[in-house]
Amino acid sequence: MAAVTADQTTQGTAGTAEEAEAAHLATFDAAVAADDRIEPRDWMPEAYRASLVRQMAQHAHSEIIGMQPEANWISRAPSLRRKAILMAKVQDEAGHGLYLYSAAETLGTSREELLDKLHAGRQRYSSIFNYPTLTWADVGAIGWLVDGAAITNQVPLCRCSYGPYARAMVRICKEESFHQRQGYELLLALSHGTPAQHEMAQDAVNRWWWPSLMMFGPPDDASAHSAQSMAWKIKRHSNDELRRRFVDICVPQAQVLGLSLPDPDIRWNEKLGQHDYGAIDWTEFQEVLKGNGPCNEQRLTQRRKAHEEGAWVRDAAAAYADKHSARPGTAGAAAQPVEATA
Ligand code: BYC
Repeated sequence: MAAVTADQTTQGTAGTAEEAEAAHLATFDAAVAADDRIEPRDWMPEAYRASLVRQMAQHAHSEIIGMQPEANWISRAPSLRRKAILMAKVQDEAGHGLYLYSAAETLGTSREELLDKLHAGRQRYSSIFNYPTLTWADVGAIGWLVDGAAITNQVPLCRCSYGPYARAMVRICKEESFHQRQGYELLLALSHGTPAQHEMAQDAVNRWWWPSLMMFGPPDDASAHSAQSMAWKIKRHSNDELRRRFVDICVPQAQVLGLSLPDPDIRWNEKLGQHDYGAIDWTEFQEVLKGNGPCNEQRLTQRRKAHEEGAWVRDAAAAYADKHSARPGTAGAAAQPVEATA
């Protein structure tokens, strides 16, 4: 973006602080209108920065907490091939979390601070990860539906106005596509397996369908942030638009899978050229957001425990980084030859 950088904001030549602020805002607004990217050192409204931190933190936390329901099945995967695939997928989710925490750091917030807020229950993660994975078929349903919903929501984020978030999303979406395909292929195998396997696949889809629709957030008329986020081009589509797009994608895929979607009200709307679908239980969604979902407590307890148990890894990594960042002329420099010859 050919905008005013944060450094330049202190170098105004004339005018009041208000005039300078107005000029910066005009430059920012023009950049957003022109579909330019806002970069970390560009001036930005504090509310834009705060909203990005809010969304990116929630997104990063979702990736990290999202490892839990699937990791639950790594040790019980039915074959070596399935186990290897699932391990790779869960590792990818950790990587997504790291890209997103790094992207959030460019806004002046640290990963540590965001994790502290997650652990204190002061920042959210996606409602979807508060549901249990009861059978192996749930791994397939998560891949097909949860990753499918994630892709539908996240592909437009590759065009987000904030550069580091948009660029992180490109790689994340590529990996999510692989995740979605593995879930679909897993469910296809189960659906065309024994009657018991087919039933297990159908049961998983029945349980994950509605929570997947809730991933897109509250309906548009109850979405507090959508209008501003869309004006800033952080979000490119409304929650309901993306939800409907997801239903359109899933209906033909369910037919190929030989599984039904647990909603008798899904039908083609000729006028809209899209599917209509039944009423979502928004009370359930609100309860999950309040912390009353089936697994909220378990997920946060496990996350805090993993963080505490990982303290020694962070300490060791920090000590290693300190040792290697020592430059000639600094106190740590003497350690370098020792390390090189050891
Ligand atoms: N769960 O005004 P709204 C993944 C909150 S991870 C919990 O519409 P916005 C994956 C919302 O934060 C999937 N909370 O908000 C990982 C707000 O509360 P606050 C995560 C939700 O931001 C591993 C309030 O409700 N994806 O893909 O305009 C394995 C009002 O909502 C939810 C992302 O995070 C929810 N479902 O729109 C597999 C994508 N929905 O903040 C897969 C990035 C809403 O005022 N995020 N809330 O306290 C977004 O696109 C948007 O933030 C949302 C919400 C569409 C989620």
